Amino acid sequence: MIAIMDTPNQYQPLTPEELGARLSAIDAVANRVGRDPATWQVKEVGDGNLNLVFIVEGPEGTVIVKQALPYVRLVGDSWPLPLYRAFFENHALVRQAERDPGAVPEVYHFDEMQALIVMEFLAPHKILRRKLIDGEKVAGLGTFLGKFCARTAFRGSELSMKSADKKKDVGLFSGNVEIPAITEALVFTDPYHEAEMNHHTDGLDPVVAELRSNPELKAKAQRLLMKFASNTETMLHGDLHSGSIMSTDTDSRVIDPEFVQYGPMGFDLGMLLANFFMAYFSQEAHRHDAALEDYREWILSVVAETVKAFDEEFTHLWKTERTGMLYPVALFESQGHHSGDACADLLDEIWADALGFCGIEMHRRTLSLAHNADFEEIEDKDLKARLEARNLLMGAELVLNARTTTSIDELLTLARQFNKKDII
Ligand code: SR1
Ligand code: MG
Repeated sequence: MIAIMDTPNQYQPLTPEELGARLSAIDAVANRVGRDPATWQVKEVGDGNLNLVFIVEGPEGTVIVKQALPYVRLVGDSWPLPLYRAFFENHALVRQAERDPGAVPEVYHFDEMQALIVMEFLAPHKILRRKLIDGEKVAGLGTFLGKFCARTAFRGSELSMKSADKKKDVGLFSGNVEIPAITEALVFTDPYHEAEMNHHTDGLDPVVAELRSNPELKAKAQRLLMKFASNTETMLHGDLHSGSIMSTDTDSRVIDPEFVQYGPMGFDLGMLLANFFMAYFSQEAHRHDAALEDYREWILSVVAETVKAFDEEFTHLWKTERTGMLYPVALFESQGHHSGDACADLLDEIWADALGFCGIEMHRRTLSLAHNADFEEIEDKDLKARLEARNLLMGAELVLNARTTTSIDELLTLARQFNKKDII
């Protein structure tokens, strides 16, 4: 089924010099870029933790070529990582395109043996994390992201899918084992003990010690890990942070679903909110005065817009597309019973899970292996530690008390309160 598992030796990582010769015979590429590879400009632009990414430009147009490396790029070949993750990424992109048309880049070609995907070049889109650091606003961002999370959550679940199709898909994606293992360790467990690859900013020690000496916090994090690992509610993006979103000032797309797996509906939403909060808490280092306050409040407005769009879209799909075996119309509307309360209860559970996942993501990006540029680009280390401390303690509050923060207004108030705290 997964060819690359049986023939690893035929895989060759691409280089900018060889890419033209290797890909120009593929119609899906040549038709979009041009037939003659001598006219192509190839640039390797991958700056993520795992893969090679090339921009291939020619007289007819431009495409992106993404190729998996057999190891974690961030760490090196001491940490091998299976190439077959590209197979799952391709399947995820196909499903996301069906579930939220236009939300992800179009796939033009997939080569399983070479673990490479040729896809739409998004221009003039930039990685959202960069825009958030640079203080650029994106119109409609929260609505787009809330709808994306709701559509993929709902349409990838047995609220919508035929049970047999969904169970077959769970079986397919359960082959993507090493990638969830990264999340299980780096996101859910490593932040809460002295794991080998962890690092944190000098000055944060007292805050880190406080978190790691709290058994209740660790137990809540492990309960969320249990949900993440064992609950196959829907197909997740699996790594929905601001580096997995590309935007112009008016348009956004979601990229990079190689961490796809079946999991709890609140996971993607929670990861996403965490990345907005980290952008929020880090702003003080990136701008000043009126621009600072204005931009921070804009970030919070995106959080509110995301949650509102998620709830509205999920509720709309509940009313119009409930065709799966869960909460069937036959059990409710056909018998004259409203199912609105059932939908609201489910949304409450998703919200509580999302806040827990959000808190954990806020911890792991400052304590575990893979930190984010929002904080890492802060040169003044004392300031960095002060801002990260606010982020860490708000994260803890969310993990510990997810069920008591019931509204978006409460969540935003919490962020504003933690942002005023002098913790270290
Ligand atoms: C070893 S991979 C580290 C991180 O990079 C990816 O983008 C995921 O967020 C993962 O946790
Ligand atoms: Mg990624």
